[in-house]
Amino acid sequence: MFKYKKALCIMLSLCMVWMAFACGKDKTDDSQSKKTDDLIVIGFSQPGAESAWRVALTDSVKESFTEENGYKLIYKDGRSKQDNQIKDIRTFIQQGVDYIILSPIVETGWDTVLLEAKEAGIPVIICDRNVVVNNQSLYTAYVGSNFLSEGERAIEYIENLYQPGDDGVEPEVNIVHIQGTIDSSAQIGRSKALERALLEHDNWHIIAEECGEFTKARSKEIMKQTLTEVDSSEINVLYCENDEEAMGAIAALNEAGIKCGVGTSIAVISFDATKSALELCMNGQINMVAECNPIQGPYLYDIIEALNKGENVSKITYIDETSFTGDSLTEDFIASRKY
Ligand code: GYE
Repeated sequence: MFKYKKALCIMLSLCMVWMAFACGKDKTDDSQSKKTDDLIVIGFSQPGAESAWRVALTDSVKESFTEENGYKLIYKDGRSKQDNQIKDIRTFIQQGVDYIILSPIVETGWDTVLLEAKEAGIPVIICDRNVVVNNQSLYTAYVGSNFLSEGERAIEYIENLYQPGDDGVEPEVNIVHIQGTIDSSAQIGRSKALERALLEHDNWHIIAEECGEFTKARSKEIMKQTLTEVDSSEINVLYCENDEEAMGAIAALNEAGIKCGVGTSIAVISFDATKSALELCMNGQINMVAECNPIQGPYLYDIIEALNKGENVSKITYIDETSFTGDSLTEDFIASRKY
């Protein structure tokens, strides 16, 4: 009898423990689903993952919009196609997200889908590259770089490097131009600075020009091909529209046994200032890098927080950027950078 009572007691206690656990669990589930319902949902459409720069932008946006901060971020990679980005935006609209952040692969072709977002009442923030639309009210704000200024900083470097001689004669400057994705804002601004400089300097000539798609692999192919068409001793400037392209072209030159950079006859210009390119700049293989800052998450966060409070936001925010040459760089400085 005593044994029977003891067994019953144990079973009852086990039951109570189980019930307490089950109730507790229900409570947590409840509060968790409530918490998820309270999150502000953002759809983030990126054109691809073609460069270290873009990966840094993706990370920055993901770090800024966390669940702890009250956000749920849905990230989509457009795999280098505008059509995919348009589909991704339509999916965000169907999902009823609260905001859309769009980093557009090219500037044009967004009017229809942005109108759909507007009609659904979803504010769109453009980041990194910009859009050109018929009606400015199709997006709420733009955060990104002034690509023309970046290009102008690069041009200033080339102008200082190739000054007229004591006799006043301007040296001939032959340029290999590896462009970024055609029709993207980054390509348009950086190419425009060079095109304007060509109009001002009769002694500057483009001897090869190709689109490297902002990738190392494509740019390496282009440089290899260029070396079969042009004698390397004729090249004075290699103007690459991002770091990946500079690294690809330098690899092709190195494989062909050709030196480039500071103190050689080929000056290398790059854009972005990612860690690997800054290393090459410090070691002299790249002469000058115009910085393009991908840490845009905090800027986007401030804009969306202001919109949440019903505040007005600036239509355009340009991020502060600088440029680097080898003498301004140290290992410690490069290590301290986020990208
Ligand atoms: O320079 C490049 C990237 O749009 C500014 O795109 C961006 C450019 C950046 O892939 O590395």
